[in-house]
Amino acid sequence: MAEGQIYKIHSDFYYIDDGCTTTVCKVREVLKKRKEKIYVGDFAEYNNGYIEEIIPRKNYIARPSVANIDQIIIVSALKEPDLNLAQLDRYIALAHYYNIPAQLCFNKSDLKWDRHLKEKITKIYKTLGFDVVYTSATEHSGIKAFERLLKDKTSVLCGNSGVGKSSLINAINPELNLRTKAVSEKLQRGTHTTRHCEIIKLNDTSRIVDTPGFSNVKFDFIMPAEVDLLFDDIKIYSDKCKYSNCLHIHEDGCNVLANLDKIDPSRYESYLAFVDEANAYKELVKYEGTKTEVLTKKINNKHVAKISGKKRQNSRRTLKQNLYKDIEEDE
Ligand SMILES: Nc1nc2c(ncn2[C@@H]2O[C@H](COP(=O)(O)OP(=O)(O)O)[C@@H](O)[C@H]2O)c(=O)[nH]1
Ligand SMILES: [Mg+2]
Ligand SMILES: [Zn+2]
Repeated sequence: MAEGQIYKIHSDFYYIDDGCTTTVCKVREVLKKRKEKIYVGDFAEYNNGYIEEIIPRKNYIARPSVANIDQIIIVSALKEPDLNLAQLDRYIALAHYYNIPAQLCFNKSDLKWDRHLKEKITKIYKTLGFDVVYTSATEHSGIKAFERLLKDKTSVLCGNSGVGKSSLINAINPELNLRTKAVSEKLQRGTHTTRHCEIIKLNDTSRIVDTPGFSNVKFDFIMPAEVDLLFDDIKIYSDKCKYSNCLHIHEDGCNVLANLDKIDPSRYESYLAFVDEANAYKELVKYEGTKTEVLTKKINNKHVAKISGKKRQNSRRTLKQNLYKDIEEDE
């Protein structure tokens, strides 16, 4: 039995790399029947052109579906489109949710951008412990630092479409020649084709996953009181709040509010926005709870006051699967 990593999936064909050679496989019927999703990045055991088993994955992200990654590189543009810190916080929180380390890349440094942003980035994001690189894919500046960030790892590039993800990969290795598109072209609807992600070998040890841009990742899959877990700079104060379910908005004895001067306003704003989104989820769970009650009443003819833990789990899982429902799959 051979073992290797799936680096591309195209319809029923799975492209596997065992470190020396690549093989194309299909999936054994017994494995298909288990209905477990197979991700790009999964390690597989295969024999005679058939995948027999998937080795348990250390992590994964949904849409773009990819498993066993070492880090997420969040790419933002300093200009064209303008830097959007709220969007950056969204990606950071998402990486946190998946428990995958994140690093930050600010691209298009060749354009005329507001230099005060650099101070702000250092103050907020370097303090949070992120590695930060400034690049220009077109002028080839900062590309060496960007490459160092990727060294010996499998990285997923994420960031809105048009920030320069594909251009950055091309800057490192022009032979890859990934398709890039002007921002204005991208905004035109109707030209979307679904593109699946693929693990690309940058060199012997670094691998990268280019993704189509995505946007509108809403936090409507966690409870409002869990949002602070995704903000390290808020969480350090929340342990000392009077109430364990404190949302740090106007509660009595809130230690976050007592230390609000130490939290950057833009970060707190992002936090509030995600709590708002999570509230929509809380409402939905309540609603699903009511539905269960009615159903149970009808079947068993007795009243069940509380939503069962299992039902709660189920609805949560469904929501997590819908995580990127607004994904913008262009290119
Ligand atoms: N001025 C400037 N333009 C860039 C830079 N990187 C990418 N672009 C342009 O931005 C547009 C989007 O780039 P692309 O790599 O397709 O972005 P992606 O959607 O994130 O993959 C293209 O027109 C690129 O030429 C950069 O560093 N500076
Ligand atoms: Mg691209
Ligand atoms: Zn609080």
